[in-house]
Amino acid sequence: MAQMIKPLAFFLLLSVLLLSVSAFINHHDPRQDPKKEYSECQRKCQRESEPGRRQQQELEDCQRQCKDKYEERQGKGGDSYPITGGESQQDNNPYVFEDKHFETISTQHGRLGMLPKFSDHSPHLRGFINAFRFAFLEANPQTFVLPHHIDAELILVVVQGRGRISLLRPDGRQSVNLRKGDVLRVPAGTTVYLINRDNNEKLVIAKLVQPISTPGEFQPFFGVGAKNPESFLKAFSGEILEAAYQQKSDKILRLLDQQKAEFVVKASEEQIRALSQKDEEGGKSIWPFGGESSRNKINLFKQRPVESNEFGELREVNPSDFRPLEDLDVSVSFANITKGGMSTIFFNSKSIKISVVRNGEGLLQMACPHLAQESQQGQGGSQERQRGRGGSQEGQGDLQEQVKYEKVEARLRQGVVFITPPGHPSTLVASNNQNLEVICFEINTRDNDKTPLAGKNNIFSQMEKVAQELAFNRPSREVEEIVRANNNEWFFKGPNQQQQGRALE
Ligand SMILES: *[C@@H]1O[C@H](CO)[C@@H](O)[C@H](O)[C@H]1NC(C)=O
Ligand SMILES: [Cu+2]
Repeated sequence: MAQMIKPLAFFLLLSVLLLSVSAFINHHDPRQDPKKEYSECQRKCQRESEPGRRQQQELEDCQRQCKDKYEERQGKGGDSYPITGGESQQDNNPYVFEDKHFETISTQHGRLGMLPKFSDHSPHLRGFINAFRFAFLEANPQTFVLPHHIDAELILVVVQGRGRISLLRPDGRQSVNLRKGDVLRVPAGTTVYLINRDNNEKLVIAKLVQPISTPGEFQPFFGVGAKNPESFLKAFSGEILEAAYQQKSDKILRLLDQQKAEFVVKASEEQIRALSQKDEEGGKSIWPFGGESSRNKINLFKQRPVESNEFGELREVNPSDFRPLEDLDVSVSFANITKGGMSTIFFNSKSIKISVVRNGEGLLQMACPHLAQESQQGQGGSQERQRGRGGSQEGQGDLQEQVKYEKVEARLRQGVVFITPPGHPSTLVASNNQNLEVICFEINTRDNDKTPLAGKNNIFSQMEKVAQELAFNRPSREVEEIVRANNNEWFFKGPNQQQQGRALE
């Protein structure tokens, strides 16, 4: 019974949360002096709070949000991926990754950022997501990324920029132009090199990596020597190289020592032009499938939206749309939430999602039972625990253990990566200034359902009247009034806009 009441509690909680969200996003004027904005924000918190214990909590939350916002503005820095600068929002949030969490190799002309194994970051992420890693490649305008292969399967999504990638296999080369939104599969062990062929824009590629020899671990192999890394050929002895290439070994080694740059090198305009040709469709496909599905890229941004209204759009590339995703069982999706809009609260039935903010600012909220358990246990003698467990540590099957959900909250901006585990209800809210654009990799996508908890077709509205009454312990009419009020599907007006709307009335 206690479990059935939770949806209602969830709604109540939600309305409180939405109020605090709007406090956070409201009045964002980028031109205003951050200090002035901070004190204004604080005064606003004071004005809006009334005496009483609950309000005290809200006041504290509100003030903390002002402070966070101020610190973020103070530290705002360049436009690189993932965004650098800014005080970290939550050091102990196991689902959110910012710049500082990436292991980064920076060079003059580009950089590679990789997240550590997810299980290193959080004990709650030890499942199949741990077979994957997430990485960024960023190449400056008019550069060349040296040929290499890795012992991992790769799915690439071009986040921004224009490039061209070449895939080398024993049976030939395939070169493919890249533009933003392109999704590409690179089979393990394929040697690739690429160029950024734009004069101004960085080429940014998000990579989902599935290592194949050691779970969660992979290595790059560079055949061409550079300052860093050097060529793997240098691991072989001189006699072996001489015999293999039928040339003097010092000549070979001299060749391998010529490249003095690191893994991304500058290219001239002519070189870029010479390498920028049409897609080479003719050659042998690297895909063992025939027909349509042998195409080796697909554009995510050009897919027809699966959900769309004035508050946002969702586009998807599923394994059935693009066969190269099939064996990894991964979908790629793109949510473009209109400024001031939000996504419904929903959960994925099976898939675990790695999302990266492509553009814009906003907020993530998610309900997580794991963190709530942790903080209960962490507090040692918290009241719930003493009441629930009666002091016995080994109380197996103790029914009075209270199930709670902690609010996981993260401020989103360009380059932030976040994980949404299956079953966890979550929502995204776009700021009032800009659309929030999020690219997602969904792992374990077969037979996954996106289950809406609000808006049209939400699961509460599908219950029989009697079941509603039993579940909520209120007349069905009252339940229906709440769960059927919002007739939009998937994307809604956000908390901030709604408040503005009220103010206008
Ligand atoms: C997101 O939506 C906005 C507004 O419709 C549009 O201008 C923008 O190009 C979209 N982003 C992408 C990557 O399609
Ligand atoms: Cu959780």
